[in-house]
Amino acid sequence: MRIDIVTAFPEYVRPLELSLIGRAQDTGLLDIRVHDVRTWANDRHRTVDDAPYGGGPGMVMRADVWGEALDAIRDSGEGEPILVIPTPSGTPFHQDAAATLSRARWIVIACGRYEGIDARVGEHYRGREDWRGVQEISLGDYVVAGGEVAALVLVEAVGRLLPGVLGNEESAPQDSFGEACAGILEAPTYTRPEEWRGLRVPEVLLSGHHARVTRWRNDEARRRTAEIRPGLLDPGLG
Ligand code: JBE
Repeated sequence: MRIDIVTAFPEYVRPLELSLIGRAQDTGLLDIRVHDVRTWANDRHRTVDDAPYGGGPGMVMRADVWGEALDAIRDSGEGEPILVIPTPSGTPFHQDAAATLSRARWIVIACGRYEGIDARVGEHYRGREDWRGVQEISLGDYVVAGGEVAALVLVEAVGRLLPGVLGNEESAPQDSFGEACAGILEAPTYTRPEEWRGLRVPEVLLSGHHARVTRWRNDEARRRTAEIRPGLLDPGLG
């Protein structure tokens, strides 16, 4: 899978060189290309933002600069990329969306800073046949300084679902929100030592009874979900 990340702060997404996603790049499973949106600014000061029409605080990123950037990136490859624009007013990002995106060949993530990207950018690329749609996604109901952290979240959530990225091919489906767990939280996990600061690992996990361990984990998962995230069991409970 190819993922292009366009940002005014390329340094911000450097952590993708580390750990699981870094290794996926080294082995060729992921091809992540980071671009500085200022490359496509058209003045001496490499301006990428301006004051909002209609007034109000902050700055808005210019549609013309983003259009040049996205056209050039699209023309650098084969096929039609999906455009993802992280914004607090987007659709909440969920495991289902990560799973769907993990089947894409090419994703371009446009990271806005300041008060976001001129709204015409999403509108322009939405209907185009040289792009495979536009997804405005939100991490959650809070505001951060820009789309870069959302790009990190998206690449990790999608990248770990790609065949071959996780060492253990069975790890992904059992996580909270993974397919095998049907959208509930995971049971707590433990490792050595058996007793730490007076706290013992639950005896059932030491018992060697595989069926009892499975039942305990299922019961714990339900109990914790009911307590912490009741809405996952019964959407009416939020
Ligand atoms: O969730 N997001 O994608 C965001 C992007 C930019 C700013 N705040 C956000 N929450």
